[in-house]
Amino acid sequence: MINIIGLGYIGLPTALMFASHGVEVVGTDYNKELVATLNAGKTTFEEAGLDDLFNEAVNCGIKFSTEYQSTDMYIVAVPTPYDKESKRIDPAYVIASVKQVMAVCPKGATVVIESTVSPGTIDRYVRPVITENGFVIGEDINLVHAPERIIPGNMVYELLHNSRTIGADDKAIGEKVKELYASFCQGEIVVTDIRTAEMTKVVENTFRDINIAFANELVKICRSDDMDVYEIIRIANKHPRVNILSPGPGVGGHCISVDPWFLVGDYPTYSNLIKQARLINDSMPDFVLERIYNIMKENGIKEVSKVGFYGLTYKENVDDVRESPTLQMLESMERHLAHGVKVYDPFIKADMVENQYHDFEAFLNDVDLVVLLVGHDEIKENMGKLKGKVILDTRNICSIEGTYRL
Ligand code: SAJ
Repeated sequence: MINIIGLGYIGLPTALMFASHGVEVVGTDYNKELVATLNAGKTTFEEAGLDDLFNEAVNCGIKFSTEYQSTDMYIVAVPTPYDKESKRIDPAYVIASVKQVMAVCPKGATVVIESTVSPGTIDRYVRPVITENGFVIGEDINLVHAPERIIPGNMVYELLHNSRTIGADDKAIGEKVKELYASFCQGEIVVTDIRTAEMTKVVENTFRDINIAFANELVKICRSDDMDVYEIIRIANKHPRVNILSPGPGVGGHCISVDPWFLVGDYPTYSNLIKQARLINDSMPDFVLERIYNIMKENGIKEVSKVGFYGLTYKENVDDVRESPTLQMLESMERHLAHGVKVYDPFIKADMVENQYHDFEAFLNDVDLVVLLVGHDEIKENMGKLKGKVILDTRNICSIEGTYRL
């Protein structure tokens, strides 16, 4: 039996995937409400294919509990927030989980850390917890790092098909854990050591952050000299070795906007490019606000209350708002005492911000300038309804004539 600790965005789909492929699973989370919801037969966030996978896993006998189980295999998938000041990882949840595992596990158990951690975290924080509990790593407890790679919005598909990395002290244990993941994972599973696995994960997200930053810097260059950045990227990408990503209002989510800071925090002397990329992406919400200000002036729109933000989530077709560029824009406006902007997002059902609408038509009726911040399918299917509005499209999804872009 595997005890999966942490039933959030990564732990839950992973637990369901194992269970629906015949592995006995108990999912543990300290959040009583969350466990009660799952036990009542409901999932806790929206994700394509998650409900079907959940039903399958329940039929296969998955169990959810607030208690840690005594077993020989643990997968820890708890959050690893970062300290906004020091830019360093906060390993508190991982440490607390491993401590609780140590309190119930038998000798010979394997502990797999799935949570994203900065390089060296396992050496610095996880190993001491195990040894302080009187266990010898490699003899009594096997330690493994198996970072996830799935993208919100396409998690179920990517869990099945992506390649994975398993970092282990002991190759044989690495192979054993590889076998376990191979129960559902059809991609290549590479076995390496723990530090390499830690670093690889952070490097992957840093790579994407830097590439998005390049696209965002191009936006600024082109805007300053009246060039069409989208046409330039489109043509440049026809070169067989060029693949420029899409500019946007900023980089949100709990991964790409966070992980590169681990490298900046730990290696400040060497991480100049990585830091600049972070700063460029973090500057985008303010860049969009400046664009809005200019477009308002050009169109004689005097009141912020006549401006509507479409999209609160950090990207399209997910209900996750962590580090979302829209929230960053709202915070920035708040600091500048600019109140009254209207907000709508079909994925956010609860009241989260001021002047939030839950009805698209009502939202449209009340605004003159619509700022498209997230490219949900919903807006793509209803684009025609924006006709007659002044539009600022930060995602290059609207083909209505006269639409402003970044
Ligand atoms: N974005 C752009 N332009 C682009 C692509 C993305 O502005 O061309 C923005 C998005 O709108 C969003 C942010 O970047 O605000 C991040 O979105 P994303 O879709 O690129 O990535 P995440 O954060 O949802 O998931 C990433 C993935 N990492 C990589 O693609 C290297 C995923 O595979 C990881 O599992 C995940 O981070 C994670 O958990 O680490």
